[in-house]
Amino acid sequence: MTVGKLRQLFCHAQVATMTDNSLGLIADGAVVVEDHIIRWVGAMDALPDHWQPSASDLEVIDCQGALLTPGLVDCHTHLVWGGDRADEFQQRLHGASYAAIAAAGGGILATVRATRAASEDALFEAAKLRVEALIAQGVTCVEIKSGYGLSEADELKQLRVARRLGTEFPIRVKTTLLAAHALPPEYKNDADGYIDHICQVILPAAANAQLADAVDVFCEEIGFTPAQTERVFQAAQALNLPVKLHAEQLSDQGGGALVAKYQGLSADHLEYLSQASIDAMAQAGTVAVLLPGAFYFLRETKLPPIAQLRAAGVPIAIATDANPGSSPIIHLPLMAHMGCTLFQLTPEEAWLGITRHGAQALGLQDTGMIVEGMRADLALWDMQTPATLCYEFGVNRLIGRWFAG
Ligand code: DI6
Ligand code: FE
Repeated sequence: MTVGKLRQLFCHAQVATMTDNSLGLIADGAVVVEDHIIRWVGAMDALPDHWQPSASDLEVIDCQGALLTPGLVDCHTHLVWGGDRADEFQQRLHGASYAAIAAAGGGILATVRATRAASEDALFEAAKLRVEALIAQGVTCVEIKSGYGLSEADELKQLRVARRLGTEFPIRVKTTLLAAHALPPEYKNDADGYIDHICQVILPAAANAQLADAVDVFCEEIGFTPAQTERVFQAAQALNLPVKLHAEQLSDQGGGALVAKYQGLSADHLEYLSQASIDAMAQAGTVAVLLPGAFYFLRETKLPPIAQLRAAGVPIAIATDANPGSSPIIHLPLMAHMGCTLFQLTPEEAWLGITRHGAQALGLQDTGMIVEGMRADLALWDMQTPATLCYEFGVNRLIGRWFAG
């Protein structure tokens, strides 16, 4: 027996490796894990002798035909926030629009007030419930944005809570600084002044404290202009931080092309994305992150240009956008379901969207696929076929989850 080595054999699984831009299915497959890393993947009848189930130092997990996939990746969330906006939901159902509520000082700014007022522990406790829900759904990696602090102290507070979630729970957290989410009251009518403050103060502070893995901007008529976005991108680039963008959610700002110009990891939302932006994203390898929860919750009617993204070969990811205003939905498998029902993605595309392409949208090359050398982030499902996750909703068929083995 090899002392200190953790060796696991997953046998008789239907393995979805997510390789070759398909599900990469192995009907009767095996996966060997050693020291948290995937060491071997293949068909049961090709399993090398020294990893046969009889080997003495192996923990054997007989999957009995169940579906083994990479752990899920939720690559776009705003999971840490204070308060809730159920009152605005009611106002909207009485006829007020999302934009009108925002203009009256509600919307994102309502959550900013509640987030600033909340202690770090209170934010942690509220976010904990959401993280636990994702874990129960098979998620092993989640991105968490700031953007409800909008001051140096409060943005860093949100990011510290995000980091703490990653140390206290068996889930990997990638953080994104989204200080350019809305204009804080301190800079009312001075968007350029706030962008200066982000570039000169908030971004360097977050980078210095190693609290940001990436930088994001809300580029929109009700957010920041492309020119302001570009200033934030330049500041991020100077600090060696990758960028992503809330782009083309409500109008076409050329955001897809802009983020591609900075070799951005992803452009997210994209209902109003142009062909020029699609071409630029294809060139740069920028992932298209679709957020069907926000589309559904805001009753958006314009569909993202799926056929054009597909034709251009842009990798498509799907995420929850979990946030209190436009997508209070903490459920990644539901997003795969809605990706198919609302956006007419295929189940294969939806699965790639919540695994391989989600990881790519975070710049991660060691998770999201079942491939030798990658981390053993795995999920086991009581499903005959992968399409079941996209087709059915309401039953949790997760029967096992391994976070790095
Ligand atoms: N787009 C969104 O859908 C969220 N942020 C963004 O830039 C909405 C955030 C909120 O309403 O609290
Ligand atoms: Fe978002």
